Amino acid sequence: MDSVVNYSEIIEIEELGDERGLLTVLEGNKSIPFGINRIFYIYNTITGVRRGFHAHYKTRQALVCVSGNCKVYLDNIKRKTDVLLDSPTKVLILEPNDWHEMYDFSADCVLLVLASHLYDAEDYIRDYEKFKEVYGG
Ligand code: T46
Repeated sequence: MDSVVNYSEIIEIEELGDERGLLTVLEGNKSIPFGINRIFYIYNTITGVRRGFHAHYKTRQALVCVSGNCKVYLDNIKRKTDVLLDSPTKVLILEPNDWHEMYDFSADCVLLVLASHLYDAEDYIRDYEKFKEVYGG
């Protein structure tokens, strides 16, 4: 695991626009503070569904609702908080040490996720007791 501990945060990305409409750019190792190796998106989520319920060992992610909105519950043991993603320019930089749950998806929500690593089931901590053991200090 990296010795540097980063903290999840919301960043605002500049909106580029002209008479044709709007355009927003996300760049690895630039506006997004890590190299991007994987992209996925979550959509058509059933009303009332809560997803996530895990932390990671190493994967850093950037979450942005490119359409609609959803909320994300974050718990890094020292603080527990809820953030609202409701704009294509509002990006949650989600660090591996945050247990996270996504919920309250609007019907039109498309949650885009950029990840620092390729998919690896072994990188997930899905047991909360294990999470506390790993990140509890
Ligand atoms: C995260 C939050 C924000 C793959 O095969 N490859 C992938 O790259 C991903 C992301 C998922 N999957 C498979 C694994 C499961 O069988 O797709 C299925 C659903 O994934 P999961 O239950 O992990 O989905 P969420 O919404 O709970 O979590 C996802 C990401 O997995 C996770 O890294 O932090 O979105």
